[in-house]
Amino acid sequence: MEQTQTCQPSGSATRFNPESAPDYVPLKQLRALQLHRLQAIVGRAYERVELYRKRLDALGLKPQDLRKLADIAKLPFTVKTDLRDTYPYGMFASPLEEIVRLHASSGTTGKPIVVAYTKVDLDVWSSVMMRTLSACGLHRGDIIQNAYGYGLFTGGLGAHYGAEALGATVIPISGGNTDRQIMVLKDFGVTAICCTPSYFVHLVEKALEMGVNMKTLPLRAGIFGAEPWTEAMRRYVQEHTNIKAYDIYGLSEIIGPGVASECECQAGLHIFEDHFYPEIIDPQSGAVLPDGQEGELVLTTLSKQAMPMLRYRTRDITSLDTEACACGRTIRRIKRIARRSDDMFIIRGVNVFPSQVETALMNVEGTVPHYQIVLTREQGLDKMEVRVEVTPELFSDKVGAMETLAKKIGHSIFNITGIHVQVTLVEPRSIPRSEGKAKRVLDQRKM
Ligand code: DLL
Repeated sequence: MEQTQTCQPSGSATRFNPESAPDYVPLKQLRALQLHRLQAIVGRAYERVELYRKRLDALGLKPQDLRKLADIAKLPFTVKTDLRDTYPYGMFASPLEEIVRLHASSGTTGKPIVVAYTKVDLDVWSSVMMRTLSACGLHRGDIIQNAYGYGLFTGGLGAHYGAEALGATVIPISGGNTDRQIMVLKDFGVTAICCTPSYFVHLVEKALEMGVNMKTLPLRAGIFGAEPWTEAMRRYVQEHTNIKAYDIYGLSEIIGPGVASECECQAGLHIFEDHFYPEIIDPQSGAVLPDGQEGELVLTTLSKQAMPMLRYRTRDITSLDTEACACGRTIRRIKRIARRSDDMFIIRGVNVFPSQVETALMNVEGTVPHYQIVLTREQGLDKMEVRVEVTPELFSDKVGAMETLAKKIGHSIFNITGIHVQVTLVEPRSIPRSEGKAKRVLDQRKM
């Protein structure tokens, strides 16, 4: 993994230090803490959640069989459908009177999955989000515009309480109402913004339209996550503003945002492994893979009271980096998550991921990162079309320039994916903007 040797964390004098201490704890101490917490959480899950008890019993396993951290591999996996099958409250390990918050995440089909928090869980969540924001160089005195959606989605409230715990000023604007977002950014002296990367691209574009030059604002950090994005997208965003764009990761089933975060080195995401134990597995065989190898991220919550997750299969593809980070944190890093094992599509026998298309697109000069992939089937043959928006200047220009650009994009996609796709350049603003997670793929084959 890429290392930034010269990384110098800024603002360290004003950093909130005591709570971020677990980030720097000596490894031996960290492993001992993890084992202690693992034994306790497996015991809690076994005693209080029928699904776990039955599964462990079926394997003849008892919580006390976990004697070392590596024994975690003996535990069965938990998957998303387990949460659906026990909907809504079947995975809870705390009585309802101890549960103080519910969130839910909508899936592609039917009912959402429901996740629960006790008061202690909420404190842990605030602390990991505080560590996230602190890792991104924020501190007391920062003014944070929180444009993640408030509601059942975990992004809004997760970032909100983390910002307050840090002692920063939080503006709970939630997602949407883009004109007002720009006004607040400009008038309130905002120094950091939290939202999805795709929504931020939309904000950049809108600011320009409203005559606001983002480069002249005090805004210096973007805390972006909840969807895959690429290094090319980071470059685009950083070039068009004066911010450092940070990648943060999390999922509702585990806690929400606050599972892992980049630090100021921007070289992988530190996983808050005193609370979330990571493993990388081969998605086909389920075998645990050695550090550094790419596979599916599996997470075990080490402290979650209301809803412990034992070896939860995230479907997110990454690798674990055990090398020391220049920032001094001892907790391990995961590589940026560019894809999920289930967002891959197969076109004429070739595996393609949306992130490959984004990288290919952004490699071509003159493109804007508004695109959509449309999959269709004609006479039994799968077709992939990439719709790309162009700038108003180019759109009103000669047809020749458009054709050349479409060709360049087509070549770039071919170079990365090995397939020929149809590239359609579309009018500015014709691809729908999202206030939250962008919908990059329109699969019309199943319609
Ligand atoms: O998206 C939690 C979150 C909120 C994370 C705000 C970061 C910031 P869910 O809605 O349950 O939770 O979606 C979780 O989103 O399994 C990944 O596939 C994807 N995802 C989240 N963060 C990233 C990221 C929130 N930084 C699912 N890069 C996860 C790539 C991400 N994918």
